[in-house]
Amino acid sequence: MAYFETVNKISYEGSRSTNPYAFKSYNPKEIIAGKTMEEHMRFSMAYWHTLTAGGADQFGAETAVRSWNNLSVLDKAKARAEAAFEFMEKMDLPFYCFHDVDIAPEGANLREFYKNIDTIVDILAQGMKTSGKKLLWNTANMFTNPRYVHGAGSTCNADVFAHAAAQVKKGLDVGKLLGSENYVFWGGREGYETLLNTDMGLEQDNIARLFHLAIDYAKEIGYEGQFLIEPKPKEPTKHQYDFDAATTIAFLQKYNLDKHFKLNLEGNHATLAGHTFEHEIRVARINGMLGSLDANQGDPLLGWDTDEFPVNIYDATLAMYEVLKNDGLGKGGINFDSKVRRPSFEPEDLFLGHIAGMDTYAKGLKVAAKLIEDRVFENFIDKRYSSFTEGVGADIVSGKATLASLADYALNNENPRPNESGRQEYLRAVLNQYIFAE
Ligand code: XLS
Ligand code: NI
Ligand code: NI
Repeated sequence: MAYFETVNKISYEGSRSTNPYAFKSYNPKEIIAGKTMEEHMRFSMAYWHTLTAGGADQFGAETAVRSWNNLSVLDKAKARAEAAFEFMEKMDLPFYCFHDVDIAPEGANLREFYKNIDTIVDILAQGMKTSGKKLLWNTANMFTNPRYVHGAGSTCNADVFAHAAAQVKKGLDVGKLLGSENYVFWGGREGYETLLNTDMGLEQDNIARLFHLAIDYAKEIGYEGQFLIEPKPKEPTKHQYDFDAATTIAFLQKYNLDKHFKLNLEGNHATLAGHTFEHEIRVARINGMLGSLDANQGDPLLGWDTDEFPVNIYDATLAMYEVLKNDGLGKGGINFDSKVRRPSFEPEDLFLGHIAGMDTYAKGLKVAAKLIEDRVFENFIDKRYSSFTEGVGADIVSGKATLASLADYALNNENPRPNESGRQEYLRAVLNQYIFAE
């Protein structure tokens, strides 16, 4: 059965096309910097936004018009699982991602939840086999159900911790079965509202314990996916423990988890943390921790996680610049953790949103590849730091210099002043020039 009857397969028509249902920049087989665009991007559909969500917000009910709306709970889940493959096929998305609750109803208890998951996973496994689509990552939703009101790994209640562990165990079993390339932890409720009732030390120790249990179990069953943590500074709790990339890396190092984890970074989470997306990706990259990306963007006029489809070419260019400098995303990919706006309630909007995001990132890739090929920023930066390649600078870098030798040197070299401008405005203009030209 067709769930998206009004839309045909989206293909590349080039930058002059006026067909809304065509790619203008994303040309999957085109080679950029030695790889096809498809290989660079590893685009992925977020099951929750595309299939499960109905457009409800704090002030209003669901608006989305979907062909499965009138089905019973389990039939709806089955329909969505089938629709997933039609959508990925038509949209030319090679990967998808889901939380356990996105694909299957929780039922009356954990046993029923496991059973429902098994039913849907059968359909997904079949769909993956016939379509060749792959699971970029899966995760457990340990934040929506009221039992997680005080957290999952960070809960004050050991029974709830055990329940979270049971969800993670099932998630890894499913990941192994479907061959997910990554397993993600986003700490939905892993944070706190007030220190007056919170044992922060125990909460963080326990989150780390949950991660270690997951690593042990993955080893036991032979699950080979990469573990990822997705930082976010706020929402739903006031103080989220995985605030940003730097905070998360420090946490992973403290608990000897850094060899087992990388980061899944999200555009809107970066800006909520007061950073740019490229800042977060750079922090992960220089620490060897860049795992995967959740591509979306926030609205500067709204202070929350609006998860909009990414259309900002500057952000996409600088994000893809980092990805290229990282030599790709490895097992990761670019997942559209993006949702259509509530008033965009027609099924066609799901396609139009993905086209906008995929084209923006594809264009960003092309511009970034050209910038790197021409060594635009590299040459500038090399020159800017060249004082560290000779004389006293080389001694600092090599470790030969001591505080005393540097003091001696400084005494004979009064009033040092960097003699070159940072040229920010010029560099921004050059970036514009490359965006306009490519
Ligand atoms: C929420 C997060 C979530 C994760 C997966 O803000 O982005 O969707 O990607 O749990
Ligand atoms: Ni996300
Ligand atoms: Ni988010």
